[in-house]
Amino acid sequence: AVQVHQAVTLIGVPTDVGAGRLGAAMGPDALRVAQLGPALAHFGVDVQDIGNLAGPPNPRGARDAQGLRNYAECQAWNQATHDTVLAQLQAGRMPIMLGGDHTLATGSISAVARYCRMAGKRLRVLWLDAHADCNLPDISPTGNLHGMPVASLCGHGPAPLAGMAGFTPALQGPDICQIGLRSVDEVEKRMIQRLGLEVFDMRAIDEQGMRAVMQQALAGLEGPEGDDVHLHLSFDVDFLDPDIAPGTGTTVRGGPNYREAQLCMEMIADTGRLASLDIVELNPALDIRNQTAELVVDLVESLFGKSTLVR
Ligand code: B3U
Ligand code: MN
Ligand code: MN
Repeated sequence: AVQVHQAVTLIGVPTDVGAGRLGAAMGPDALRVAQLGPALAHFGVDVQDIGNLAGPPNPRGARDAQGLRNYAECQAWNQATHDTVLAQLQAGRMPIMLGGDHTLATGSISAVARYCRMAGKRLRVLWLDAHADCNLPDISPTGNLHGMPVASLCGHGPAPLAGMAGFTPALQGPDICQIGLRSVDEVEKRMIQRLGLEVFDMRAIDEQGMRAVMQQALAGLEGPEGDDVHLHLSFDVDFLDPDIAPGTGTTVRGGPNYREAQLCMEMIADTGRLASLDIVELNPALDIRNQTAELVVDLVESLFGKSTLVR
């Protein structure tokens, strides 16, 4: 049965310091313009928008000695995200990050991991993305930290990020399931193996269909055996096909279409386990009349049971 989270907090994280191009910092406001809060309130959810977190501006730095761009700024944004997410979870509210580039997932998921350890919950992370985001500073082709959060969460990379949960690693590879991948760097492929990530790439979706992929990705979440699971969804907008979602910085063609994306969200909703959410890499400067933000709101409505029959 669908169980909707009763209390949600929207947290704006207006940062693009981890990305290669500017604009994701406007993502939170584009989601507000697209009426994300009112859309959720419509389902009877208690929605509180606490506005945007504060953090350093984008210095547009070159790669440092470690190979990272804007590292200090990324760390500051992640720490602010971590602290706010932890406070919201402890207050019994479901945090929804309005990003912001995908670097912020290190902060949000570190907080979720810390909370789960205290609360005795098992953490399962679904990572919807065209990319694997498991680069390391020395192997990254760009030095952009938004290509590295999965590695940091699994304990690799600079200690302040890798240790943000208070223990390292915050996550084990098999706790993370990635869906929709279609642009993976050669060295990242080795990292996927090494970390033991569960991956359903576009080929898996093409061959098996979204339904079969999601059934495997969500196995064990429904029913009593899933009672102690905290499900976190990290939703990179570039997961979606660029035909329907042009408003993001690193589009890759051949992503899930509208109906596949809806089914994906509906099946997550059906588990009733969704307990925290990142919406990242929305870039209004690249969007057309806010259509990508509006699509994201539509999909998030499905995540909250919009189109699912009550059973
Ligand atoms: N793998 C490349 C490209 C990339 C990853 N995530 C995004 N782009 N958005 C990198 O820079 O790490
Ligand atoms: Mn990403
Ligand atoms: Mn991506």
